Parts: sequence; structure tokens; C-alpha cells
Amino acid sequence: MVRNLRRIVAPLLAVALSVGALPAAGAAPLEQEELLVNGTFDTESRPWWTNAGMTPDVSTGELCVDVPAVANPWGALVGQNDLALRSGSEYTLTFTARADRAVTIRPVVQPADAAAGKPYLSKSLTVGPAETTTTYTFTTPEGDLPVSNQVTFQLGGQGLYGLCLDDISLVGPPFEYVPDTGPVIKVNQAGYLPRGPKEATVVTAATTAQPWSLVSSTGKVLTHGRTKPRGTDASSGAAVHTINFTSYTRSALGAHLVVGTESSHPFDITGDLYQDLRTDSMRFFYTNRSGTPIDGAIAGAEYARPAGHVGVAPNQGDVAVPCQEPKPWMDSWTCDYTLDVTGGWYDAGDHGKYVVNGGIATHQLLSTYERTLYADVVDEGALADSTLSVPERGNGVPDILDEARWNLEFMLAMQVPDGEPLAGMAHHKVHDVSWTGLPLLPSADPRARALHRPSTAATLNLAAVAATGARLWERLDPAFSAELLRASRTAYAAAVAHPALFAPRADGESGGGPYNDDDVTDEFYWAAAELYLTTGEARFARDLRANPLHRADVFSDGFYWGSVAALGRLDLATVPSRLADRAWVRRSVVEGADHLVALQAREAFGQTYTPADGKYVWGSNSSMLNNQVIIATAFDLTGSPVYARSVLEGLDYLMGRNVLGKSYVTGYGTDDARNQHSRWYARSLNPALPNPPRGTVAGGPNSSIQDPVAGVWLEGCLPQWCYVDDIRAWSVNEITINWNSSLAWVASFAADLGSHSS
Ligand code: 9MR
Repeated sequence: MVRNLRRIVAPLLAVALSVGALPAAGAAPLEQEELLVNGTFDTESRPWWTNAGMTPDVSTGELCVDVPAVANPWGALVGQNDLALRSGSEYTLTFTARADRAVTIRPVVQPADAAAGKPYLSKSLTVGPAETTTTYTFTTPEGDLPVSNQVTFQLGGQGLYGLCLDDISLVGPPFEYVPDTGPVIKVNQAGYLPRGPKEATVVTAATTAQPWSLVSSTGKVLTHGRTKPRGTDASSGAAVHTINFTSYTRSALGAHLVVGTESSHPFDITGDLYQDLRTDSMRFFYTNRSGTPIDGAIAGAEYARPAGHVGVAPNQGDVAVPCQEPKPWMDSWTCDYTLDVTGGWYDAGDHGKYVVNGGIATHQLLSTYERTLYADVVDEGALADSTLSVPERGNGVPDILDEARWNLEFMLAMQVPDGEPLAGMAHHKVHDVSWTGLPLLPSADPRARALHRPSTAATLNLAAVAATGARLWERLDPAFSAELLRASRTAYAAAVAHPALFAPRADGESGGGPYNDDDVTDEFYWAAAELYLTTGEARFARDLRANPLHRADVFSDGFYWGSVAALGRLDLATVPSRLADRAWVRRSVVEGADHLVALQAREAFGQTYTPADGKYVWGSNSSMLNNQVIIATAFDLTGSPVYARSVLEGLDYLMGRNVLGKSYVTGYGTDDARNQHSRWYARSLNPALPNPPRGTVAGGPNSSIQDPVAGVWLEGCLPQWCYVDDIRAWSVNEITINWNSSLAWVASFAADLGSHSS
């Protein structure tokens, strides 16, 4: 249902640079609009709803119902939801009504969630057989109103009667969400590397090149030039110019760009720009650990919390978790054993733990480390032991591997034990049997937990990641390495025996997400590739070369938890092996990167993501980052600076060079995302709780805006605008392990570049 064509107001699009940023709100009389849909009932009753079993009849061009004898006025309702209203504004409700005898009805306009506030309008009105038209005017309160409101007619409490409503109208100013997009000059708010690319984007209606200057913190002009007009950018609808100040190669702290009377946010030009991000992006994994107390001395005092899901009340798990009750959409599958699946990382802002998504996230941490074994441009020791704030610091093992092991051990625990049906496969996920609300510490979650049916996808994730782990721990911990390889081989064999056991979407409705995936050709490819790289065995080489994806383009559409062939291909290109067509594999990565770099050149904000359908997916920031992993790997393979520049420019978008002027990485930049959707980094709901740790990336713009806040505020948004930094906006502003693992990989690469180029 499209109520207003464009509810989100992009204030800068039509404003000339010289005029300034925002038109003064409220300067013109507010536009009046009809806010109700289908108040005339010409052909149907939707989207009006009824309760008490009343069936609306619109055959006379009105909405007529037989009201049953219920005790309370609100026991019988006709209503319409999803109304976004402006605060402190006047609205007029008009309707006609008739009843087959004199009754009192109660029109009410109020928050859709009654607990969210008082009604704005609540009246009692007597109606009878003569049709009467009634008009009420009311003013909404000042301050933040609930996102979703409703009009209802309370009809109950008066015995049986018939009632007809017609021409229902609510007129007033439409709600408009106006994001604060900050300065019109969009920069990487954290900064730039002295020898790296330096570009910025200016939102301006000016049609000719404009003079710009780079100004130091003391007001000195460091360099200057002219903007390049780039027309209207498709991903934002904004008219833009770009600024290129790459030729300035000195360091500068607190510099800013100036165009006319406009200034950018300040930024640094410094070689150690990404050093902190390399480690900060990995902090999130420790504070997301399940099954262990989070130590404030390690994580920072505000992140200290008791262990979650270790069998201490009110938690009910994860020490002996049973299988889910039989469900029709799971072919009534269940089991008669329990598993100890304590540990691992919580997936995101929920308390679920998912093998599929855990797989890619764990793999990307392993890969961040493995890259440093083979790439040329690497800071020796940057990922060694005692480089991260984790409890295992000082144990002689690189901390990033310790962190990855925390989840790898959980994944091993999710494998179906010998002797049970589906032995060797991995349970798809473990989570609460129903959704909990926010805020809620993991240790305070009272819900029962359940193991969900094993899936081929989860099993192959385990096979792939355990195989990768087996080679990385071979010397560090031979026993663990052997255990991993055993588990990987068993999982692979189980997946071959059960190649099409899929987790249905319907199994993600209650208490956890679905991570449904019914094409596992890519998971088979990835697992075979990792097993081959670890063992060198011909049978795995045969399997991977027989996979149709081996010679396919696995890079143009990027990769994510549901499409992982690229992970296998990248490792085949970088990890030494005797694969017969390894040279071709390496070329395919470079070609994939070339394609992405060519697309990036057309993007006026430098993003490394140009979806073919022009819509941004859920977690688009991670799509950008995963494309940067492909491009960075091409750098590692060729040493060509084109790829290094591309990755760095891609990071600019994430850290503020975007139409919203938002740095999507918490703690980085002047205007950073910090209210991401989470049950325990939930400061905006409870000031005693923290925001997400520094270095946490938000999912970012998502054209599908599935959550109640984004769905209402961002209706009609062009891709870059489909984001709001609100904790309730889970489809655009969540945090997850697989998104931070992409950031960790790229941040580590960028940190290496920084040290080698300055
Ligand atoms: O990241 C996932 C995205 O790709 C899917 O489209 C979406 C709907 O299935 O689910 C996302 O994953 C969520 C998961 O289901 C539950 N934990 C939070 C995840 C991030 O929002």
C-alpha cells in the first residue's frame, strides 16, 4: 500500500549550493493530505480491518457490519493502521454513520500500540437510522510521536445491531521524516591516507565546476581545484559533483574541504588511519560471545555482562538443548537427544546462533589471518598474539585465531553425534522458541531454546570452515587441527549423502531468522575447495572442478552468507596448491575485480556496489565490503595500485562519503551510526546499557525497508536514503557477525596498505 509517494524528504536534492543546506522547516503553510486509504468503500473494505468476527459488507458502497453483543466498546472495532502523523499538528476526522437503532459509537485516533501513549482524539457519538456526517478536529502532541498510529471506531458494549460507515477521511499534514544529512560536502569523516586516493562528493544543483579548497585546522589553504559535475546520481537521486584531492600527499589533522560557503566535516590525512579500525572491528566478536562472562577489564567496563545461555536462570540454555517440536513446515522433524551448544557468538542483535552465518563470519576472520601468510603488503606481526583485547591474549596463538576458535568450537558442537539420524550433519541453528523484545541482556533471556533441523547448507559451512581451520592450527594445536579435519570430512560426507535438506523460510518466523537457502551448489564448491587446499587430495579437486560454479562468474553479484562460491575461489587463488588450473583461477579473481572497479568508476560516491536492479539489499554495507575483499585480493595477486585505490575509496563511502553524510562505523567520524538494533547494546532504550563497541558496522541502506520504522519513515526511498540510525529499524540498522567480519578483513588490508604507503 503506497500512501504517500515519497514520505522521506530528501532536503538537499533541489537546493543550490549557494542557497545553503536546508529549507527552513515550517516556513510555508503545511501541505494538507488525505491520510486514510479507501475511506469510500466503493469496491472493497481493505485496508480497513475488523475484529470480533465481523465481516464487512461493502455492497452498498459503505462499510456495513453486524456488531455482536460484546462486553466492552473496544470488543468490536473497525479500524485502519499505519498512519504516520506529525507532532503538534492539526488533523480533521470526518465520517458518516448510520445504525439500525440509536447506539453510541466511539471514534478514536491513537498510537497503534496502546501502551505507546494516550489517544489524540477519543469521542462518543450517538447515531441512529438517519445518516449523519460528523467532523472532529484535534491537535497531536509535541515531541516524538509513535511511528504507527490508527483510526478506530469502538462499536461494542451495546448488544446486537447493524452499523454502516462511509466517507471516512482524515486530513492534515503528512508525516515527513527529514534526516539530518549534515554538510553538503560528503567526505570520509575518519580521513584519508597521505598516498591514498582522496575524493569527496558535493550535493549541489550547480551545473558548472565550482572552486574548492582543502583547508588546514588553522585555516591555511593546503591545495585547491575545481569540482567535476557528475549529473544526477542514480543511487541517491542527488545532483552531485566530485572533488579529487589525491595530489595532496602530506599529513594533516583536522583538515576540511570548502566549496563556496559550505564546509565539510573535519578529517585527518594520516598513514595510521586504519590501524585502530583493524583491531576495533574485531572487538565486536568478543562482546558478542555467548557462554562466557564479558570481562569489563578486557572489553571496557560498559560492556561487562554476565555469561549468556549457560544454564543459569532465567536462561534455559544452551547446556542441554532439545530439538524443536515437530512442525508441519519441517516435515514434523524432531529428535530425542539434547546437545550442549554453549559458546559461539550471538549472530546479531538477537540471541540466536546460526551455523550458516557463523560459517562465513568465522571464515572471514580466519581469512583475514591467512591472507597475511601469503600476501606481500602485510604488517608483520599486526595480527600476532597479544594484538587484540581477548581473554586468550598471551597464549602464544594469534588472537584473531583465538576469536575465530570461539565460534568454530560452537559449530563443532552443532554437529549431529554418531549413531543419531543424520549423524555428521550440522543443525541449522539454535535460538529462542519465540521472539523476545528489546532491551534484553543475553543472561536475562527467559525463553526456551531449540535446535533446528540439520541442513545441507549448515553442514557444508561446517565442512568448509573446519577444513580452513585445520590447516591454520596444524602447527599451533595439532590435536585441534586433527579434530577439525575429522569433523570437516564427516560433514562433507554427510552433505553428499543428504544433498538437499534445506531450511525453509517458514522456519524463521518465530524467535530467530531463517537463513534459508535452497541452492547449495556454492556451499559444495566452497567446502570442496577448502578440503582440497587443506589435504591436497585429488577427490576434492575432482569435486570442485566438476562443480558448475568452478568456471562460472562468481564475482559479479558479490558474495554473502547465501552465496559463498567466491570464498572458495578466492582461497584457491591465494592459498598455495597444485590445482591444475590455478593460473586461470587467479585470473578470474582479477577479472572479477576489474568489473567491480569499472562499475565503481561510475558511482559518484565511490561505492563498490552497483546492484543490477538498482536496489540495495539487506546488509548493503557488507555487500560493499565483500566486493572490496574481491578487489583487495586482486591487489594481493597483482600488486596493481588500481585495486588498492578502489578498496580505499570504497571505505570512504562507508565512513561518510554518502548522501546521508553518515559514517556507518560506530566511533569513526563526526556523525556515526550508534543506535543499531541490538538487545544489549541498547543505550537508546536504556541509558545504563552501551552503544555497540567502536568499530561496529551497521547493515546500512536496504531498499526493502521491512521494519516498522523504516517502512513508515522511508517509504519510497531511493537506495542511499533507505537508512535510519534508530534501534527499532532492524532491517536497515542491525549489526551482525558476518558484516563485521567483512569490515575486519578490509580494515586489516587497509591498515597494511597504510603502513606500506606512507
Ligand atoms: O542478513 C540477513 C539477510 O541477508 C536476510 O535477507 C534477512 C532475512 O532473512 O536476515 C538477515 O539476517 C538476520 C537473521 O535472520 C537473524 N539475525 C539478524 C540478522 C541480521 O538482520
